[in-house]
Amino acid sequence: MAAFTFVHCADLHLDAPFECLAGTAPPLIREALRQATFQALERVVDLAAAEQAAFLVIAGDVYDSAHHSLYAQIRFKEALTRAAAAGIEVFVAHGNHDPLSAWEARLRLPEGVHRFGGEAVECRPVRRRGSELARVCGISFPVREVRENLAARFPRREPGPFTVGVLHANVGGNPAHDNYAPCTLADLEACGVDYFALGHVHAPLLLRQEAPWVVYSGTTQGRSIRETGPRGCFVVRVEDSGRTRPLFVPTDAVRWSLETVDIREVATLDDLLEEMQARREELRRQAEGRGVVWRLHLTGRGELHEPLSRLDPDRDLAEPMREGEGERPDFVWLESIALDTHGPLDLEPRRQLPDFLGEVLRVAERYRGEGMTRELVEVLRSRKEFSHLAALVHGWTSEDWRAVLTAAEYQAVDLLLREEEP
Ligand SMILES: [Mn+2]
Repeated sequence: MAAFTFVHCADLHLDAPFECLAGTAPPLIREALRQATFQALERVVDLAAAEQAAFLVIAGDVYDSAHHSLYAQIRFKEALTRAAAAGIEVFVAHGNHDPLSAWEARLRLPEGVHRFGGEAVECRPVRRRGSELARVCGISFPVREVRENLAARFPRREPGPFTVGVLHANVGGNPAHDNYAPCTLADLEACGVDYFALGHVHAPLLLRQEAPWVVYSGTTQGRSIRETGPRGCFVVRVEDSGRTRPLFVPTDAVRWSLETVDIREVATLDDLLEEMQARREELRRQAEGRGVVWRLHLTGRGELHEPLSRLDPDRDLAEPMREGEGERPDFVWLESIALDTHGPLDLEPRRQLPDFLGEVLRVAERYRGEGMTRELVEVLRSRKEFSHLAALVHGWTSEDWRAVLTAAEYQAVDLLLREEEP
């Protein structure tokens, strides 16, 4: 067979609203967010063209909602037209956010774009110079709520070219996502498909890294603080031997990030502001020219809790971090600060109390003795499920152990006293 490349993306959620920032961010940042989902799609098409991909598959949720805007449909058509002009065939399987039943303007799509129907799995050949290079099989959601196992409808194995399956589905009952088109990994393994290009799970995820490959590409652009880190698509290289190599490439135009700072390690407000500045610049460096929207989570116990509780975190801490960010394309915009700190706690009186926390702290205290540390290591070594931990703690000094015990004590205090403190 001839070697070729294809691109797999999903969950474009074109025109997603980014409501959380409405009204608060400067115009340049609001506009960057408004354009972000479209820009991500353009990057997918640019990438497919640069890689001379034979085809592009889109595994559902092209649009964000059933009432997809005409603007989103026009921008989608423009992107597909550019792909067609570059000689790239496009295959689209729709998902729960953009089922076939949703409203559409029925814009005429360019030749070379194929949308899968919702009745049955269709298989289409991709030809190059008269011979079949690959086969792409897929099915769309006819309506939003598909509870049926669509994987069962894919063809079984038969002799033929490299086959890509395009499907929007929840594999393995992932509880973080609606259980639409539920199926198992075994269901997919039973199909005559070499690479399942999946949509629905929003973070990139390789469920199976050999034939049949089972891959979620994730969103091309994160939509909120719940979708942090690089987002993009997979460029999949299929060698003439049939060997398959998917490579994740970020396409996001704006990146989301959640940063946590423990105030135990921060002595003064000056130190905190310095730390925030350092984080901001590190985020800028990692984003490689993109915009970033970040949230800061302040946690832990320390002296800083008292001054923090007396100030307005948005005006006093966030505002200085935002200075000048509204005017640069590589902005790092601090969206908000979540305060979850507590004052320092003297463990000794708590250790004496006849309650559950007191008992936990007394046990920890007993383990500070040398003999008990050895006993802990023995327990880790003797249990198979802890063998990786035993390897990790090999060579720890008694200081290392004491530091871990102290961290564990504070963690227990934080968890067990959470209800008691405001
Ligand atoms: Mn989605």
